[in-house]
Amino acid sequence: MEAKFQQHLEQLASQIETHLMAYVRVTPEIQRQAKVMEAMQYSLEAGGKRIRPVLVLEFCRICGGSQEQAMAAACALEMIHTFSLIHDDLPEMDNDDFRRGKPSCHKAFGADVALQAGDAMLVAAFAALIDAPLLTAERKLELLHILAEATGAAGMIGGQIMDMAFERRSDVTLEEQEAMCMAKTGALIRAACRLGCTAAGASKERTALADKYGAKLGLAFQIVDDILDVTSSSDVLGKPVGSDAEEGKTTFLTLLGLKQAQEKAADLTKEAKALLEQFPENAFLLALTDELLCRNK
Ligand code: GRG
Repeated sequence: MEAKFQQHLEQLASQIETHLMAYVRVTPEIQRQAKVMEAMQYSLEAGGKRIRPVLVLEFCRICGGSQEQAMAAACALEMIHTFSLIHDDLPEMDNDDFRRGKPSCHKAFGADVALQAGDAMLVAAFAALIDAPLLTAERKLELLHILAEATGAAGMIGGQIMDMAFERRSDVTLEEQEAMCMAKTGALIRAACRLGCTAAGASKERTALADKYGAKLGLAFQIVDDILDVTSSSDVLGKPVGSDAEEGKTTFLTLLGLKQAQEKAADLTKEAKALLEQFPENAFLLALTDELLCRNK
C-alpha cells in the first residue's frame, strides 16, 4: 500500500506541475512582463506538497469525474495557495527569507516584483477556471464561486487578517484560534474537496460531506503545521522554524501543549477518515489523511 500510495501521489503531483507551468509560459505577447512571469514560474515550480490540487483531483475521481474535468480547478487552487505564500513571505508580512527550500520570491526577485507576481497569480487562477476545457458555463460558475468564497475576506484572506490582529493580543482563546485557522488554512482545503466534487457534478449531499471532511483535515493540517514549527528543522521544512515562538504568537501548542495538540490532530484525522468511509474508492484519500498527520514537513 505504502509504495502504491507514494507512486500515485508522485504521479498526480507531476501531472499537476506540468499543467501549472503551462499557465505561466511566457508567450510573445507578454514579453515585456517576462520578469513577473519568471517570478511566478519560480514560485510555482519550487515544489511544495501539492496537497490542495491532489485533493481536487481525487475527490473528482471518487465522485465519478475525470482528471481533465478537474485539472483547471486543481491548478487554480494551487495558484491561489502559491499567491498567498508569496505575499505571506514579504517583509511587510512574515518577512521570511526561505520557502520550499529556496530563497522566497521577494529575496530572489525583489519585493516589488514579488508583490506583482502574487497579484498576477491570483488573477491567473480565476482565468484558468474561466478558460477551463470540458466544463459547462454553469459548472465553471459554481467552481468560481467556491474559489472566490474560499480566497476572500470570508476565507483565507479573512483568516490572515484575523491572524494579524491576534499577533497584538496575548489572550487569544482556543475557540478564536480555531476560527482563525479554519479560515486561513481550512478555507482552501475545504474548497479543494468541494471543487473536486463540483467538477465531477456530484450531488449537494456528497459535496457537503466532502466539505465536512475538508474542515476536519484543514484544522488537523494547521495543528500539525504548528507542531512542526517547534519539532522540525529548517532543512526538512524548507522554511525557517521557531518563528511562531520567536514572535510570541498564539498557536495550538501554546494553547494546548505538545501532547494535547498531537491528540487533537489525531482525533480530527480519525473523524475525517470516518467521513471518507461514505465515499467509494477511498483508499488513496484514507492513506493521504494519515500521511498528513504523520508528515515531517
Ligand atoms: C494581505 C490580508 C492579506 C492577505 C494576503 C498572505 C495571505 C493573503 C494569506 C496567508 C495564508 C497563509 C500563508 C496560510 C498558511 C497556510 C499554510 C499551512 C501553508 C503551508 O501549506 P503547505 O504545507 O505548503 O501545503 P507547501 O509549500 O507544501 O505547498
